[in-house]
Order: sequence, then C-alpha cells, then structure tokens
Amino acid sequence: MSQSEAQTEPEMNAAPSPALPLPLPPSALVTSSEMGAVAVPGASVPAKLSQGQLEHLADLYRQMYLIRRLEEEAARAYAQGKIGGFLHLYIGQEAVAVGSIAALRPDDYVVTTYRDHGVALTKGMSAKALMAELFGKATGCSKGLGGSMHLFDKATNMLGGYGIVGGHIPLASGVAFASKYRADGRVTLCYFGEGAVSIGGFHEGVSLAALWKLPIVFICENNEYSMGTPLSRTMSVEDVSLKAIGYGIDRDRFFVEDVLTVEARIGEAVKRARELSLPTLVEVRTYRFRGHSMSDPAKYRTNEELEERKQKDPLFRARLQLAKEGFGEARLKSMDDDVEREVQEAITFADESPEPDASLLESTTYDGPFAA
Ligand SMILES: Cc1ncc(C[n+]2csc(CCOP(=O)(O)OP(=O)(O)O)c2C)c(N)n1
Ligand SMILES: [Mg+2]
Repeated sequence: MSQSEAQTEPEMNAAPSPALPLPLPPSALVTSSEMGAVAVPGASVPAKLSQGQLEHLADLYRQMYLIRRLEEEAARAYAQGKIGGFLHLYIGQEAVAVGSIAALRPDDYVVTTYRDHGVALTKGMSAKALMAELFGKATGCSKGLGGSMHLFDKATNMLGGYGIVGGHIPLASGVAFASKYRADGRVTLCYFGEGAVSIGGFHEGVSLAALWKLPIVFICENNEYSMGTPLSRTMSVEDVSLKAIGYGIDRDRFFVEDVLTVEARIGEAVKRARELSLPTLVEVRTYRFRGHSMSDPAKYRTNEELEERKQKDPLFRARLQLAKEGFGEARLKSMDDDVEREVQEAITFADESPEPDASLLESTTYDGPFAA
C-alpha cells in the first residue's frame, strides 16, 4: 500500500442505517451491442417472486446483512485500536460478492483484492476466522499473519485477498488454467476495481485467458473511485467492458441495484465458462459508502452524491422486497437477530483468542524450513 494511505483519523462507526424509501429507478442495462463480442444476457429477474425465489432472496439478504454488520463492527474495533494496518470496507458493494457467488458451485474458486471481507465471508469463511484475522490473532484464517488484505481459505476455495492493484489477475488466470488442464470443471471468479484496468497485470491476465480459452469470469467492481481519483481521471473511456473487445472475449455491463440481477447476469458468464470454457469480462457498476480505507475521510465526493447512491442500496432493496412480498417483519427481525448474534460471537472470539506465538515466525519466513 502507498505511504499516502498512512493512518490518520479512523472513521468512526455509525449505527446500522435505517431502511430507505423506494421506488428505485429501473436497472440501467447499458451493454452496447454495436461493437461485437457482447454478452447478451439470457436471464432476467421476474417481477413477482415465487415462494422458492423469495426464500432464496432471503438467504442472499442474510449474507449481505452479515457482511454489512460484520464490517460496521470491524470499523468500531479499528477505532478502538483492536485492528491494526489497513482496513478497506466493502459496505455498499455487498450485492456483488453475494450475487456472483450465488452463481457458483462450492468447488469453484474466487480471487480478489484487498477489499476482500465480503467475498471471503460469502464463499464460506467463518465470521470468527475472519474477525480473528483482522484482530491479528492466532485463530484467524491466516494465523493472524495476513490481516484484512490477505484473507485466504483453502477449504472454501477462497484463494486470496491481494494488496497489489491488478497483481492477482494473472494469478487468477493461472488458477483457471489449472482447472482446464485438470479438466475439473471448476470456474474461477476474479474480482478487481476499475483502478486495476489500466495496470499491466490486467492485460496480461485477460490476454492469456482469452488466448487459452480459460474458464474464468473477470468481474470489474467499478465503484467509480480509485482511492480518491474518479474514473474520469484515470481512463480514456467510461465503459470498462470495452476492454474485452481487444481480446475478443465476451463482455457484459450493468448497474448493481438488485442482488438477483447480479446472480442472473454473472450466472450467464459462469455458464459460458463452465460449459464452453470461455472467459468473460463483466463490469458491474457499484459504489462504496465508506472511504477507500479507514484513513480516508472521502472529501473528494459530495454528501449529495453519497446520499443519492445510498438510496439505491441493494441491501435495503432486498429487505424491502422481502417485506413487500409477504416476508413477515417477525421473520426479518429474527434473521437480523441471527446475524447480530453471529457478529457478536465473532467479536468475542477474536477478542478472547491468543496472539500468534513467536515460534510461528520461524516456520513462516525464509529463515525457517521454507528456506531450504
Ligand atoms: C500496483 C499498485 N499501485 C498502487 C497501489 C496503491 N493503491 C491501493 S488501492 C488503490 C486504488 C485502487 O482502486 P480500484 O482498483 O478502483 O479499487 P477499489 O479500492 O476502488 O476497490 C491504489 C492506487 C497498490 N496497492 N498497488
Ligand atoms: Mg474503484
């Protein structure tokens, strides 16, 4: 991470925000069709949900709410000095991880950036292992040595958390290459911000995935800012998905307002990867409600812009849809209470867990057995 991210004042945690009013504007699907190699989404989301779809939405809502509450508590713990280093929150973007991973099988892989809590949790990492990792404790997913930016969980095929912008994209192509070589039928999802698209690693990774027809979906989470720099000051085109054309791969592009839409649209790309072994670049337009990291007061954007985007919060949209379609307030509250319990248990677990023992240093550095 750059020195400019040096920690200053930590952002104080706010209580969970109240539900915001709908209706929302219709999802703006802006995939252009005149420039070739465009993924035409075959799936659409029904206006009125069946009981089965409603239960599924409830499950996705629960996952999104877990990310939000866990991160709100992580922000509080950071302000209390219990978490050191950097902490990049995913608040506002939860529907991307939850919707896309809903389209996967458990044996599929995910690879992502430092903004990795949502992807790790959704792929199945326990809230306890995640929170303990943030606290730098021995019970964390990486024994407390990786921290927020380097979550990793072999058991759930969450292959990291990486701090070098764009550096993980060729790694993800390598994972997809391994799947193709072994013919294991697995798909890799690779997440990155729009800031990574101008980095060499993006082009190297996408180029090889296209050439070798790898089973991978590149998901650009375009939250409009790279640290404090807006997209308009880093790229010559506003449509990130256009980058797919140069590599002759399929592409898609949409605004994230509805988690079910994310599942359906990413699901199309996952199907293409699994059945045809073809890569896709998907640009999802999203927004982070907090600063880049805890040290960022986000003065480069206006309150009006932030409030407008909060009106389109996919988490609250899902909650309101559930309520509107007959999911009783009592059931919603009981789901929220379950999440609350899970988060509190994770905090207690992290608090009470031991620090890593100094003996770990030897086995995890080049002075130890790995040096041989
Ligand atoms: C190669 C490299 N250059 C610069 C940085 C410093 N840096 C950390 S995050 C970031 C912004 C990335 O923005 P984006 O890719 O849009 O992801 P977001 O943080 O918005 O999720 C930068 C420049 C870095 N980590 N790695
Ligand atoms: Mg960004």
